[in-house]
Amino acid sequence: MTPVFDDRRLLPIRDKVSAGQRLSEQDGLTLYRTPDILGVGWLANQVRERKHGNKTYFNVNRHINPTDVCVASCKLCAFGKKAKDPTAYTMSMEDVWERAGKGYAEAVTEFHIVGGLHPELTLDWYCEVLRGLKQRYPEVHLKAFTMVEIGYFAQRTKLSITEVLHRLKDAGMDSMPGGGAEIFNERVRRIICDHKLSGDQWIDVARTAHKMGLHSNCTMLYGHIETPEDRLDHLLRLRGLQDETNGFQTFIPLAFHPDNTMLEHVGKTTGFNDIREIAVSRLMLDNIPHIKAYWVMMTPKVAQIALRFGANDLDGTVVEEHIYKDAGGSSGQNLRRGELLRLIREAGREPVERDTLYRPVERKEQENVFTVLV
Ligand code: V47
Repeated sequence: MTPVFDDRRLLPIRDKVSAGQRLSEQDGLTLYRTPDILGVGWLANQVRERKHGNKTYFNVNRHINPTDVCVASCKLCAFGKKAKDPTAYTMSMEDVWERAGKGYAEAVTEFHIVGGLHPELTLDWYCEVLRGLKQRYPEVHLKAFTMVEIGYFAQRTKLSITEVLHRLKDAGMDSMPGGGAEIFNERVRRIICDHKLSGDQWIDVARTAHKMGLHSNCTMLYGHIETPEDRLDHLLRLRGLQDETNGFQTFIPLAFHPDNTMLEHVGKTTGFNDIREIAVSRLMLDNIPHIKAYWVMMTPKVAQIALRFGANDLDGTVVEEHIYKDAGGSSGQNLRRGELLRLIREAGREPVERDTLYRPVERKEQENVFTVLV
């Protein structure tokens, strides 16, 4: 059944969506500008259900942030600290291995490992951390290091991006998360994260990883000083790389959390912004399989609603998270598997526990015994 669209500018987009045609930049701008959020959501839901039916994915994972020491001073960030800051922390290798096992009762299938750009920790140190994790938790997928961290390791070691990626892969890195992309536009980047690698460099690192057979995710940070045009440019650059490599699994729109950052004055995103971003990304990124409503960032309630506006993934149990907590995130850091199941079922969707590569995971009666179905 086709709804009545409040905004007739959505009609040609509806026709394209029905015919499975790619949307243009102009279509994207219309989707960003229309007040008809229900129309946009309906369109995104068509694509979401065509790709995934009623299935909604989640995983049982644990985030590990080994250090918050960071040489960059990004205005957008409340997490990174200077080495001399008495509140900064850096875990020892043993800390990382031990911390990884906490909350293991639910048998996590993924460790999501990211941290600050530490001026002294070496690439060998990170490789050793990965080896130790693999040795202790051989079943657990290691989704580790953003494109920004890889770029920094290459800069410090004077090795090529390819060589850095090879070393980390040999040490146990299985895939990469999507963070650090922010907004690719250089004008915006200069203001919000001027010490980070450029948008083009982020894309180049992702291209290199994908060409080596590593999958990654991708993100976009919205709700600060960027314009709808900047957001579209970002989405289209991701879509372009995906046409080339097919290496992205999931896109995660990340709402900016301003508390304790140097951009506190810009305020928080609204529910409409968050829902629209999910829907527009589902519609524009026709070649990226999954759109994730990251509950830590959106709150579980808004993430649940997003499941009817284009999202087909909720992320996971997370357990311990610092990046959003430090920036005023109010969602908490930990949802149990049962709570994720409930959120998904009450949205009228069918929950599917997945591993990082979206293979279904079957759990026996005891929650901590699992098998990945290949
Ligand atoms: O890299 C930093 C962003 C990212 C703030 O790949 C901020 O599956 C909002 O990338 N407000 C970390 N955002 C989160 C991330 C992520 C999360 C969940 C799943 C996956 C995945 C990736 O958050 C950072 C940065 O881009 N960020 N500071 C802030 N104040």
